[in-house]
Amino acid sequence: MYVPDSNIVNVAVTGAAGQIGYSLLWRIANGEVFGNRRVHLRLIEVGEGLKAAKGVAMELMDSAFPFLGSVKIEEDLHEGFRDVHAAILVGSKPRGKGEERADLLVANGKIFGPQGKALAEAARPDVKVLVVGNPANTNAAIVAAHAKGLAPQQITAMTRLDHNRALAQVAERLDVHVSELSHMIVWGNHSASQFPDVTELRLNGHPVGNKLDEAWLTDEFIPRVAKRGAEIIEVRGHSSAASAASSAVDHMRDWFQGIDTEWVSVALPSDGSYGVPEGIVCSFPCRLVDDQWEIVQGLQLSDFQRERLDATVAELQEEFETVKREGLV
Ligand code: NAX
Repeated sequence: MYVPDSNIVNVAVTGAAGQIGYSLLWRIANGEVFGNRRVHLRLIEVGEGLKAAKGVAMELMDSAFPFLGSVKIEEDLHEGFRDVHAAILVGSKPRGKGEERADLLVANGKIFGPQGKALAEAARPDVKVLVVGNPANTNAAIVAAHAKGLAPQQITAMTRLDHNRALAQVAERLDVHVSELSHMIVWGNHSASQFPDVTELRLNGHPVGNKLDEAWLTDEFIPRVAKRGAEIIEVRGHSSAASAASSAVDHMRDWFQGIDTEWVSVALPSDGSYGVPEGIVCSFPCRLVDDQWEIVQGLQLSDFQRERLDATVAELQEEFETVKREGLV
């Protein structure tokens, strides 16, 4: 568990004037993420977002939160990341008309490389980083490659939303409360290739075993979780910003305050575990050891699990090769 050395916490959020920021910042400012310490917020924005961020800062002030210390708007990365304990990198470039996925990877590489460098130079040496902006895994790999001196496991990407979506789908199917379920795993990329895996799933601590039929798992559950973002856009008319913000809160709160379950899904630079090549940022089951994420070891994978994991890892490798060719990692 993280033991704070003071009762203040400096937190940078990029893309703070966007949809996710509008939900996330209120959950940070109300004290729930950092254990009721006084929060000093840096809202990092660009272009038109800078003006909108001023409005966000005004509203945060108007909320009169007891745990909110200050709110500063920054364009300069070094100022924004100076002495931060936590950085949540939400701002990214959305895919434009006619742009390929490779164009998006490269455009975002140009954002996340300098952010990694500035974090290493200006943030606290023990800074905890969460990348939310898509393509989140490969953006995080770029941050990690540029954040010289920070340990790889300090740089994470968010698959907690996928993890939560998977729990919610199973809870509905079994007609149980989501809090009764644990040991869900999301492997791989935060994309349609991800592998939400119920093999180790427990209900009130007991294996769920054959309570879930295979046809439902392969034909409905896996594709539904993997494509839930698109389903939300279709129904709501906008992307899933509030649930994304809520999952970022879960990820950071657990990292700073500890988890009450054995593991959760976290994407972080691979150390070669489960045959996933080193360096690519892949989602694994992770536990907290001395306030650092550690990949859970020793799970035996069936042929089906291996095949699904290999497929999502192949996509991550392809993304990594694309940004490598462009000299971004
Ligand atoms: P918005 O378009 O509402 O907001 C993005 C904000 O980022 C804008 O205010 C923009 O000015 C700012 N920005 C752009 N470039 C920046 C830079 N270089 N530095 C600082 N700020 C910058 O998007 P929103 O709905 O908030 O989503 C943000 C990102 O989260 C997107 O990439 C989205 O795809 C991604 N998501 C990731 C999820 C995950 O589970 N990892 C789920 C939700 C979400 O789709």
